[in-house]
Amino acid sequence: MLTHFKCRFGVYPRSNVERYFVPDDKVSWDVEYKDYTPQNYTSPAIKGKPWADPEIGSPNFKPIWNDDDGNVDRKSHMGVYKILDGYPLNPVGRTGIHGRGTLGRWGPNHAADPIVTKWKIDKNNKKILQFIAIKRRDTGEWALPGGMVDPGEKAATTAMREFQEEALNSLEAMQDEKEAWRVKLKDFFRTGIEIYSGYVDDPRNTDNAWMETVAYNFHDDTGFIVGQFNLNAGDDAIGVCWVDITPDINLYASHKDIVNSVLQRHLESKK
Ligand code: RP5
Repeated sequence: MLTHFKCRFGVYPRSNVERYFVPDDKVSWDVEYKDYTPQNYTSPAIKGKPWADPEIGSPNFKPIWNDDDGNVDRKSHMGVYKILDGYPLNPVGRTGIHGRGTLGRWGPNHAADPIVTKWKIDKNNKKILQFIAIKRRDTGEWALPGGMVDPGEKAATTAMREFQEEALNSLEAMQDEKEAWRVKLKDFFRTGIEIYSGYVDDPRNTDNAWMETVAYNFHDDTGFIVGQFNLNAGDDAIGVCWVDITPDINLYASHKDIVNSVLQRHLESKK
């Protein structure tokens, strides 16, 4: 059964709020945990932000759970989530914290992640799959260059947009440079394969708000397309580089699992 670790222990990111201890056997909401009294925390930094929901119970906030709510997608890739006392419940289980933390939406917060890959030939002539990783400004961890799906946006579009913002610094690029990328990347981005859609074990998750993603693999088999680009970190990224996919890589949230499924897919297709 799916469980979570990175959103279950320690102090909530960018706060001093300690998560309530949730042992492995008490993660599931189906298991009684009489003493469970987590703190309620919603970061003051998100209040009033255009991308953030109002508080539950606010007079004009009538969310439509488990469905499209205007152009906000409140459906989960995990199936129908429960609502308890008006609050959506994390489909994986307890996280040791109530509220929304730093996440904008109650319930699922939808993201998309690009896994851009190419082969490297090592000194023993062995092929090693590499992917483009960014270093996150918030935690300093290496991660996929993904981001939040804007209201009404398709996840595949988000994945391509975020790749250009975080790995090529498109937000600060000149118009002619962006046009050159557009021409080079147009066909490449059409080759995207959906690898995963579902829950992310993100350190920002709470009992009532959590991250979900759709991850796409864009593979540059010859290394002559993205393999030739100058990578340049932008937006929320403070570093970017090609990283070998090896068993010991350590990545943000559950990105390692996503990257490993890409590796398995490529290894199987070589057989
Ligand atoms: C992760 O957070 C997702 O997999 C995605 O990579 C990322 C989106 O959040 P921001 O990078 O926009 O903070 O859960």
